Amino acid sequence: MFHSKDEFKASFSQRLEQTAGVSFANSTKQHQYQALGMMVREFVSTNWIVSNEEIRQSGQKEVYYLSIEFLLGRLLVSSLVNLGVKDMVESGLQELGIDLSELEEAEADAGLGNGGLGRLAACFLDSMASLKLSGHGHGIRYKHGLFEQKIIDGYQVELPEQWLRNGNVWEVRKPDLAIEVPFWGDVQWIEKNGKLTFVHEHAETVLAVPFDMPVLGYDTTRVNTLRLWGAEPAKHYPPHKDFMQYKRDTEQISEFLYPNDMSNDGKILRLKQQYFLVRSSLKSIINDYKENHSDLYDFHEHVAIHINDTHPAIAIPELMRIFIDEEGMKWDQAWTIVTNTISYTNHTILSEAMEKWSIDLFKPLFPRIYMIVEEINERFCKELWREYPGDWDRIEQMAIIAHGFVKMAHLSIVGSHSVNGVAKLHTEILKKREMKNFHEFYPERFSNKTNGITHRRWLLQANPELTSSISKAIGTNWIAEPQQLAELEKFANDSSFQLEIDEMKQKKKRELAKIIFDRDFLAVDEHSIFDVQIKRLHAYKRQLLNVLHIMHLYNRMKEDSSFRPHPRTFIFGAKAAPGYEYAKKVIKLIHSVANIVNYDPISKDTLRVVFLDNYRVSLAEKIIPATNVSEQISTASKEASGTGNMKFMMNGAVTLGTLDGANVEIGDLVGPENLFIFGLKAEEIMHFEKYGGYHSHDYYHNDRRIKQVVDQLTSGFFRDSYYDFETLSDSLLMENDQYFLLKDFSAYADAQDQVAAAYADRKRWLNMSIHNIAHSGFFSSDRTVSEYAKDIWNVHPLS
Ligand code: 26V
Repeated sequence: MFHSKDEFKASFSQRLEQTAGVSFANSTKQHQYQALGMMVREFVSTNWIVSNEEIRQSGQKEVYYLSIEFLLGRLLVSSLVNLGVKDMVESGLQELGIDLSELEEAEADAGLGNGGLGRLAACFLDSMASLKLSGHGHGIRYKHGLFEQKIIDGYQVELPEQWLRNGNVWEVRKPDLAIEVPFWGDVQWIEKNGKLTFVHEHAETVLAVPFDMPVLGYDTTRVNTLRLWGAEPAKHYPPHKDFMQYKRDTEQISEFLYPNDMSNDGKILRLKQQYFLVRSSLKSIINDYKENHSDLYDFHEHVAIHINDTHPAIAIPELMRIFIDEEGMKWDQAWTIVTNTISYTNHTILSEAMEKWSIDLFKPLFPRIYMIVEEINERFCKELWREYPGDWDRIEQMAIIAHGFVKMAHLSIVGSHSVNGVAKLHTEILKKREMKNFHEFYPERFSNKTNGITHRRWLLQANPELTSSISKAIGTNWIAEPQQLAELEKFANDSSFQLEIDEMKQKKKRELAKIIFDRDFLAVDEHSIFDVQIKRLHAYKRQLLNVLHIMHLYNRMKEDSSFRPHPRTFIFGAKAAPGYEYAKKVIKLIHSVANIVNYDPISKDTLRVVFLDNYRVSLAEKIIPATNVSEQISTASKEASGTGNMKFMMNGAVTLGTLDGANVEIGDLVGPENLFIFGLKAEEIMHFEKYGGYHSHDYYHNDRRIKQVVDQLTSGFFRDSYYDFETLSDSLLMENDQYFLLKDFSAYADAQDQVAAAYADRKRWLNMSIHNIAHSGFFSSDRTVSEYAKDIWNVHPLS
């Protein structure tokens, strides 16, 4: 049905009438989207079956990527791109009077993630399939993804997200493969033939039902699987519980994605979600494995299981439980297989996000798993004792269970053969500080794998104009091997290529300006600098620094009528965790500043502040290609990697950032003349954190610009929000500015002036922009995944 345009048009019309039950003329965009989606899925299903068969027969090693989040976004157009039929479908639809981009809009984002960690998982799925690796995802089919954000009077309001409202064309429910997951209850041990056997009794059981989604690769018939588990009541309701209550408790497990990505709030439902994911995924992996193998003794030779952060770390004791209790293995043998199977990625060093669970929660919820964790801990501590006899402090610091808590990062390091950070700087900080003791004990386990993004979604799909300019200049080989984008280097000063890049950017800016106008009735100057900060709202990401600087620019304009900066549109997009007061106040502040700056005759033609609500993957796809300046201004050492920074660079934006996360590597690749770096270095920050010596009051008192903007937060300058910003002012002064905004303010303002000067020089700016595109190939997630495949998983592409 996708072999020729005519064939496509005929099948589409027929399918539309069959599925929607309405005539072509009466069909809605939603009907048309559903019909096209089903055609794609059907088209893919043959390859899906063949791929699964091939893997089975080849006996090749398989990777399972366990993640509590998969932030997929929309799938229709990326599927068409990967199948290589997008242009044909687009033109076929056009002939039928249908605009593909309107069908695209009819699809809801699969927003099953908070931010970087979940989006990385989605990019990895795309790369694994495109590299022809047999790599599958396991996650949770949340009924509601990350909340929908509305802004009312400048305040964030959260609404339940409803991605499944119109069904999900991409999934196949497989009730025959459902798995029972037990919680609570108690463990009995019985002796059988001189061996202890453990039985989990009186548990409350939940049914995990798999929903499979095909994962397509680019230019390959390989189709992998993303298996998302949904919670349903089991066949046998617990006899002593009210059945309505049981049904509610059960379904709640896969009802909502937790929206709190950096605080470990210790909620029992979250822990249930983790075991629900792990128990069902491992059982299904082992069931599949057993279809082709007679025993489990070389399981790790055929299966690699990766845990995306510590959220699925219970996979370690769970796999031990399966091997020992169900398969009758001895501890040591099981441990060798488990540790050789599992590998772990750390995604943050913020202590608030480090997972630890109170024993009081953990133990009753999975009594057998807790016994195993205790045993792992005991054996590990004995090992430590042998290495460091008498060093109680060290052993206490490294223990898996200590002071009433189970520490998930420690469990993950001890129970796996590989631990990696997500950017060079991040990995160094892990090795030298956060995980120093572990690095000393297991030096060979640690490695760096700098993050990446799929250039297929973030360039081919989001920016077809740039894609075609690149291909016109250097051919199309870069699509399969993105590092060949380096060929563009030689066009950096080529005036006709510069013109193409300029026109591309202008077109994308015009499109974004239209989106802004349609949403907010706000006209923005298409020729202004589009200066963008889009990411989750967190104190450490320092959106507040950006806002304080905008206030400062405005103050300067008010005070000095000769100061006319280059027109700029400051664009923000960010969701704040619902209970995170500081973050919510920053959102409110952005709106309050916009209300002044966008309407004051002094500034309104020069400065514009825009907050695009409900920021998500599909909106990022429209904002990033239209961006000139990419704001990556986290406090150095706090942003593990960042991946938005890579997407911007690939689309020709220039980074304004600190030496943090992958910004460091962006700088190494493009050279200092092609980005703007400012502010304290990671070592300086860590030095202040350890030894003190920073007093934000000094900066407040000694820098008039700073005093002015900080005072404005509480002086009644924002007439509608007299008391709103005390929290922000207090964080800067009373709490001594934990994220060093005031210390970095001056350097940031200087860097912003340099950005404006560089932008005013068109040739220079376009040259910078092209250099950024040319060096972005390194950040393709194909490179990242190839490194995981070779160094961690030991898997090779299927031929
Ligand atoms: C933590 C928690 C805590 C409990 C509630 C739910 C929840 C969800 C996620 C997380 C971990 C968030 C960690 C994270 O997203 N890290 C980001 O990972 C990106 C990919 O490696 C990286 O680029 C970002 O710098 C890093 O912040």
